[in-house]
Amino acid sequence: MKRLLITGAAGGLGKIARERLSHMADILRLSDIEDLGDAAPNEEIVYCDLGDKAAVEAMVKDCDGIVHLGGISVERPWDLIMNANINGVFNLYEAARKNGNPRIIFASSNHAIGFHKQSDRLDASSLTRPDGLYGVSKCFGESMASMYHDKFGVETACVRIGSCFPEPRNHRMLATWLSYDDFVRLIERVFAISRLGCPIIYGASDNTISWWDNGSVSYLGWRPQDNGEVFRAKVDAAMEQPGADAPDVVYQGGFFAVDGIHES
Ligand code: NAI
Ligand code: 15L
Repeated sequence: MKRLLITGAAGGLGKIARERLSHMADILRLSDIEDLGDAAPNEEIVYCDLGDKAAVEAMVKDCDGIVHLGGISVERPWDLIMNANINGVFNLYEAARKNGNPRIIFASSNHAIGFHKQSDRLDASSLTRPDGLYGVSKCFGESMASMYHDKFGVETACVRIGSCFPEPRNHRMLATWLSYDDFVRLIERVFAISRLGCPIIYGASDNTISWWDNGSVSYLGWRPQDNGEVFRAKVDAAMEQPGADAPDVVYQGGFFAVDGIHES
């Protein structure tokens, strides 16, 4: 690839992508509204609010691939979510359509299906059950990806990321954890494969506890290699196991399912 765009490059996953994906393109174009520091010789920095249509079009111009990590990443008031995750996603897809259909990774979230019980087993055909406004915005993003694929041929990997952090932070994350290495390996596969389509992918490592079946995307050749279970003793030592009716034990989205609407 000549130019790979990473949105949300100042965020937790954006920093990892910036560090670990430079081998994938001649130039990494990094974008955010927060400080991105100095550009390395193979980097371009473009500050852009995702809600600004003209700015998004300029950001996407000349990019061959997009890792779309930018946006509101937890439950927040609607105006913030609407700007970044609703208008921002529309702006991104319009810019992609007008700029040669670059392949996109859309960072969706487990909160698109967070109201499913942990006793449910989900695959790519399972119904969405968002657990808040943030989750609804991720369902919207997946729908945009689907429509732009069917209508215009834009290919997107919609990755319902579980919990992508250095380590699981609690008992629920023993099931939802996605290691940074498995995250990077997934991005590499999405851009390596000749035909992607518009799949739903559950972004979790090879955890012993698993609620999600990625059988429909075996063609990607993505084989997660890490397992959150190795952190169980550490999590057990750090906190008590939640009770049987705690949201973190009942719902796939955990606490998000019982959080209220955040008013501005
Ligand atoms: P983060 O909150 O650390 O990073 C998001 C970045 O987007 C921030 O740097 C922020 O400045 C930027 N941003 C926010 N509003 C913006 C706007 N209006 N215009 C331009 N940029 C804006 O989130 P993180 O953890 O790095 O997640 C990256 C993506 O992955 C997000 O879309 C999030 O929803 C998704 N995700 C992450 C998970 C995780 O475990 N880290 C789990 C599920 C989904
Ligand atoms: C997400 O979607 C968030 O972006 C992340 O910060 C975590 O809360 C994660 O889900 C999770 O469910 O653990």
